[in-house]
Amino acid sequence: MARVSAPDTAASRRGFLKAGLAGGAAFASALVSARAGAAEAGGDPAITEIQDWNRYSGAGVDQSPYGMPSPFEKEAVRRNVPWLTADPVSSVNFTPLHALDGIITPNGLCFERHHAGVAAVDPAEHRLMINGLVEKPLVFTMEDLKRFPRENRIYFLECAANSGMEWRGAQLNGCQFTHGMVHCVMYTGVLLKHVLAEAGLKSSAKWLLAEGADAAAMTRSIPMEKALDDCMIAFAMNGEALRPEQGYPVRLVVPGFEGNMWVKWLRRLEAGDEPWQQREETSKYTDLLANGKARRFTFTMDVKSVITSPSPQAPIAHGKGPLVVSGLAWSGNGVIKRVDVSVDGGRNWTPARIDGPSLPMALHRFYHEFDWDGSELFLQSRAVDEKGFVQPSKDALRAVRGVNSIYHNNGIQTWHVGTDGAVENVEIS
Ligand SMILES: Nc1nc2c(c(=O)[nH]1)N[C@H]1C(S)=C(S)[C@@H](COP(=O)(O)O)O[C@H]1N2
Ligand SMILES: [Mo]
Repeated sequence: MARVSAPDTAASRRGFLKAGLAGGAAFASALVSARAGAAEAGGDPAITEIQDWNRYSGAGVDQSPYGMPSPFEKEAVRRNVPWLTADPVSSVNFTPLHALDGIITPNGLCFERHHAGVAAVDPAEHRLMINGLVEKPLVFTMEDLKRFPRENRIYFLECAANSGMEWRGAQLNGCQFTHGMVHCVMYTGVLLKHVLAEAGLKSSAKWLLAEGADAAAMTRSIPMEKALDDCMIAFAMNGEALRPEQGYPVRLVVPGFEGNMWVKWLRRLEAGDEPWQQREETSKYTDLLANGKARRFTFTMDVKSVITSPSPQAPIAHGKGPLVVSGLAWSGNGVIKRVDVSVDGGRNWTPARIDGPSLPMALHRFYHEFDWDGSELFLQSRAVDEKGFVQPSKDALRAVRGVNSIYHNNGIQTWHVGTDGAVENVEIS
């Protein structure tokens, strides 16, 4: 191979990168030639020694009828923060964003938020009732629901409490914990409006109450306008049945709106003429302002982003040279138009490269590649959505909302990168 004999000096690598070749290809070639250089110098045992996997046959088919990730990926798991909640039954764990790429969250890694644990629902015994201000109250079985026309849609779900622990200052050391109450999967299901049409909404029906079949009987009021727009009744995620943790056999999908409204184990929809003022929309999921008043019904999840690597759980291990900065951006208002990255704490910004599908109310993946000189960095990302909303600094957010809030913290995150590549959650004012 021609590459083996390619010269390998920092200067030539930099020259190569500057030559204006496609970014990704240039990086890959630079790294391959770096490794080839090492092998020529000393003899890399990863090349010269025959490994067991190269010598012996591996496991046969069916060893794992439901496939699992490589054991070398055992760090890519959901994690909780035990001191956050009193009991795991009403608690939350977090998506390992630092260990993932692309825009789709693997089903087994979607964060979980339950108020009374995971309901173990038998689909054959599950019913969905529609009552209230309808012409004809109805009850559907799962089979009934699967006879409506189906749609496939990719959406993020973010808990309104995501980043809630960071309101008063940097607290949790890892994007898994600061930003991991978000996931993004492809849902298969039916549009809610078709199911509601079957029951026939009365003209006075302006709100919809969604109720879960879990022991918490999670209940939220949803504006009818939203219900008739893009809400779905979903029974599959990423091509397979919903996971029990995500509401098997059926959940409500409320695109762009706070996760709490996405009722899992959906058992009842009631049409009404005003909101019900349930616990989860009065004492919880409201935003206490500095003047003691609370904002209610702040449904939309605002434009937000975070750098997932490097980050505290994904430090720079390779020293200076080509560095891939990667992150996620999303907005409940639609698609992400732009993401800017700063390496100096927000003094200078460079547009990042969004790669992969750019879908409304879905996660977007961005990259920013550069040659790290080994000096300390203050990494930030700032997203802009299609409505023109710009992700605010945390100070700007506090100036408007005070520090009593828990929910809807979409402020810009800062990671400090030390000269050794270690990364820490910090704030700069
Ligand atoms: N029935 C029911 N639905 C529920 C909840 C619940 O406890 N019970 N939690 C809500 C909250 S607060 C969030 S953030 C999302 C979390 O969805 P996930 O567990 O799929 O991540 O589900 C919502 N739907
Ligand atoms: Mo939530």
